[in-house]
Amino acid sequence: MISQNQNVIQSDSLLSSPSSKAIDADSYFKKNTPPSNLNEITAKSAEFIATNTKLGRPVVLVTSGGTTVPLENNTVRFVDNFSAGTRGAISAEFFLKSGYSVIFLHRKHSLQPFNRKYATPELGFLDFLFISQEGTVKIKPQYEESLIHDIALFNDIISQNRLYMPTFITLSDYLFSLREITNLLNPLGPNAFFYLAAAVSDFFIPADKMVEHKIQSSEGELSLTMNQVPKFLKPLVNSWAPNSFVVSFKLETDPNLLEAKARLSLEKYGHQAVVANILHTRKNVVWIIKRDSMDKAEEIRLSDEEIKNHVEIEQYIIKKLIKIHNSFIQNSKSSS
Ligand code: PAZ
Repeated sequence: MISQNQNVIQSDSLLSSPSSKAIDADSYFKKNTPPSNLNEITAKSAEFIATNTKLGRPVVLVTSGGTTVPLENNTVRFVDNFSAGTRGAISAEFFLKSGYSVIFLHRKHSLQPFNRKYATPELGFLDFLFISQEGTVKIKPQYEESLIHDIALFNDIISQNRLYMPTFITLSDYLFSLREITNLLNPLGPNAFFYLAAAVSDFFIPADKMVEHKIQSSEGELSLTMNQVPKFLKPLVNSWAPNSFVVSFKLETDPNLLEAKARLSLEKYGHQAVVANILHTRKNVVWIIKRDSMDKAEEIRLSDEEIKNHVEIEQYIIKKLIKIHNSFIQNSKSSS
């Protein structure tokens, strides 16, 4: 709501005690509106999962990019997140190269597997092309080899129906889609792999507490009070897909908090592993903490030489996690 002479958007459950009044996941879904294309995402995901499992391919859900939190129902302004989706897009490529089929649930307009290489801050799509003397469009010779390789690989993957790329913009788009896709992957049991790299908001304004129209600067200062987003990892791990392989990510800026918070997450939710990273070093070093050996954090760190040569850390993360996933599948088989 907005007060008379001051813009105050408040979702009142936070006014007294933030953590004690956080709503649960079910209430969240009751109170918020699903994205208009949820039925389409559900139908396409179901078809994708059925086709790929029939062919014996493992399926991974990769979530990528940041969620937005609207401040107005007719949204002009929203709270955003820094994530460009680099981790998710590169990881999806390595999953695909390792034989997995990928549902890539990503923030609209964030980076996409393979395509991400051809629209960087330094080089846009047109920088890769030139007009020949005959007046036709050609690829600049220095990019030809890698472009031909990527186009061939990408076309192959698409023609085999191994990549489906639904999008989200807001937190609630993301959560509704996540729940639907998770329910569809649940029957795959241990074969289903969840790689939750998206940067999901911890705070939001419920739809019924949002103002309808654009917040007016003429009304003065804007104060925001936001509700806590329920911890969705809990129902995901405990009831939406209780037998599947779930890896979450933990991002911090304070290195002193990171490991403890990653362990706490494993203890609280009981999933298989957390990939922990620090904002400013996330491209060069991560730590993998597994539930079955929580005391040890396994470091993956690029060498100076690798950093110089633009080696992508995701190839090591994916290799390691696929190994853990395979043991998880074996252990699940032998204990059933
Ligand atoms: O998208 P990006 O490559 O810039 O960043 C990746 C990341 C830091 C968002 C990801 O590695 C991550 O930690 N995701 C979870 C963030 C969180 O704790 O909510």
